[in-house]
Amino acid sequence: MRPDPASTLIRAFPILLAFGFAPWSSPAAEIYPSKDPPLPRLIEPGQTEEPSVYRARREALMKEIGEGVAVIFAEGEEDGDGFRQSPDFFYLTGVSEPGAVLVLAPRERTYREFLLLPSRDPEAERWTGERDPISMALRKKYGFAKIFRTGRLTGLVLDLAAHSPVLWQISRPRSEDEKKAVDLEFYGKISAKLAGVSTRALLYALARMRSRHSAGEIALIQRAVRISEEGFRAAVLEIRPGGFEGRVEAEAERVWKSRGARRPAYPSIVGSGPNSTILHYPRSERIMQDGELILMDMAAEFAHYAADITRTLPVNGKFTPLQRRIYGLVLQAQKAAFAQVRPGVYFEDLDAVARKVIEDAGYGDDFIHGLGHFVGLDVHDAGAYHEPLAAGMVITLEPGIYLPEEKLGVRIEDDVLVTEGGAKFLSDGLPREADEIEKWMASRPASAGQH
Ligand SMILES: [Mn+2]
Repeated sequence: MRPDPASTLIRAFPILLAFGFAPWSSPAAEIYPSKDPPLPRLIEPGQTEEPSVYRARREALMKEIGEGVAVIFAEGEEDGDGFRQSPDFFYLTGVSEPGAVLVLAPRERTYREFLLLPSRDPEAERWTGERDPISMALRKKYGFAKIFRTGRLTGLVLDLAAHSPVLWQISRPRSEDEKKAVDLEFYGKISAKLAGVSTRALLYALARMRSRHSAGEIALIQRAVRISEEGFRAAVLEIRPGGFEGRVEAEAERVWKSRGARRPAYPSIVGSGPNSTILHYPRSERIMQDGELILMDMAAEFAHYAADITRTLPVNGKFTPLQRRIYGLVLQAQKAAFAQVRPGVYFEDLDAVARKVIEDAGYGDDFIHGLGHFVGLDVHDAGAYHEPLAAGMVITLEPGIYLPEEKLGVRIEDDVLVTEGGAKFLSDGLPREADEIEKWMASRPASAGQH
């Protein structure tokens, strides 16, 4: 039976009011809490900020470098949701084109920054869409006075390095794959042609910049969080004994897209029963059973910025005593860590605080991952993890306990903004306490999950 739309609206009314939503005036922005910061102007297509935002970041990085040449390659990749630009490159340019290159040369007198784009390919463009010619319009769109084709890269860098012979490694090397660092490979080519050029590393300058978010970035992350929360509220209607994990995931992702998120921030993890103990369970293909937990680690990406949220709920709406005890411990660990978050605190100390709560209860070996990470353009974002936290950083706090023999895993993950005076939860729109979660599930319309 279909729920009667009028009665659904009446049931949802207190929730909607809490979020400042008036159903008689419904532009999308108004369903988000009025305390949320206003979004920066976004340029479509592509959801980028004004070119001046990226130019200021390049200026700041050039100040750190001071001399020589930095070459930053766009190392984006196609995944199931399309092309995702490498975050270092996007942060400095706002350019989402594959194969692009950024060259910075702070000592140059007139032109100190160059954007190089791959040559056009009319055959390929018939399949993937037309690309812009180099023109005044393109220079204006990207905010670069000099845009060249990538064929000129070696000649350009040879000239610039002859003026100021230092080549900077700016992007942190990726550990996951066997591939050589593309910047170092290129610098090797330059050094083979030009004697006396040195290669130096400045590995934390950009990571540090990226982790200290501007007001605009914080507003974008906050929106990614709000959209993700809405996804959870829709997904919860699909949780019931006999329900399908995949449907829970699909509902969340449908809502994200309808709210302007272009993609998930990471592959959604929706695992019930034994799957709740598999940290990155990828399949969402199981039928949920009565008496189990379901762990949902899923969040949207909005305007290139990630959210990262996990909730663990009882499939039938009521925690068993064991589930409630483990859930309470995990929540207590998260609260203990949150109470310590403020500028000047180290990540590893937060981890220790949360871990102590879980260890003291005898579950130390069952908290098998780190407490959290930076969030930004990447879900596991760049940052100097060995340095103290600073205002403007966004981190996750995500303690967990996993008991495979009990087929029971609990993780609670929230996004936390470090403020001047302490910290605040960005993901404060979803229930977290066990009692609140049971109430949340009990308050669903009787028709929830019946299709
Ligand atoms: Mn996470």
